[in-house]
Amino acid sequence: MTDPVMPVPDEIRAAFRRPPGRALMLGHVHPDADVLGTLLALGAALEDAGWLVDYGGPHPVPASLGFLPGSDRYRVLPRIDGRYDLAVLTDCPDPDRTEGLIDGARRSAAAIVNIDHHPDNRRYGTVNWIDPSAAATGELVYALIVALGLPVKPGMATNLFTAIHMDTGSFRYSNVTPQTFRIAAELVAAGAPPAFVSNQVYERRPPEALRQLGEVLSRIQVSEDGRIAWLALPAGLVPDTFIEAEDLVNYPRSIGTTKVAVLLRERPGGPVKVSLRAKGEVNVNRIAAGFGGGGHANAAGCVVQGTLEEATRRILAAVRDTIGR
Ligand SMILES: [Mn+2]
Repeated sequence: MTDPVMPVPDEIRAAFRRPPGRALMLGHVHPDADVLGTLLALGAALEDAGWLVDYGGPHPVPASLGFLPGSDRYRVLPRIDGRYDLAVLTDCPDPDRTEGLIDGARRSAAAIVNIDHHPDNRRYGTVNWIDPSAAATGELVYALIVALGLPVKPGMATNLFTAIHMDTGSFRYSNVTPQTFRIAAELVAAGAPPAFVSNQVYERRPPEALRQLGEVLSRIQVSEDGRIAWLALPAGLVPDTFIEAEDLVNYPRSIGTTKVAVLLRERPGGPVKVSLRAKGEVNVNRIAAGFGGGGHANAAGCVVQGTLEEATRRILAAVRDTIGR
């Protein structure tokens, strides 16, 4: 490796530059490729350096990400047992997203390391590295592994490449920078297989998924001025596994006039889950924050109490209010 891709804060490096101990790689609710890929890659690098590493969080690895190397090591943790020298959280802006596991981590681990690219990260770690200029936490963890002088092996490269691939919509979103491509290039050189990752992400649908997709897409609505496109999904319309495997908010987003795309997902007995995506200058993070949620300027989410109709009305009003200004 020649020049470092980006500077890594000294205190983050220092947290790992110690005799190998025990580390817990702790994920958040409904883990996606950025959190899993970074935890699995960093954990594997630490194991190579002699650390004993456990991996887990409140929810399991979704079937769609079962191809990530080492994902079989990731456990659902009802609580945290044992002692750790470090607990590492990646891509997790809010410690409440661990469903309380952060409390056990604080009791069990001598230090909490918090690595993230969400601008609204709560800085809950003993050491925090928050860099919103990174398209994915995968960029940061790659720089960290390199800075620690640990080899990036093919499995780690696949995990980190997938993390970046997913958080950038396959290198299509406005968060993509020259650094994103530099790191992606280094990951491919280190053994990440782009065609394999694309195949795993896009080309593993069961046959019924296309019929379900047709059912879902026919429900997309567009505002009169064309700037807002939304999809409201009633509970039970299609299986959860289908929704989790599809990035459904991308379909209203794909309409040419869309400035803000919204996916509203009703869940039986629970609040309505809302995903917001912006194209261009609208900051959907602010809209989500108005409902107690968060995320990035171009991609954010929140939950809204009430029926699907009420939630749709309230969210669309908030979006109109923001776009109008
Ligand atoms: Mn991320």
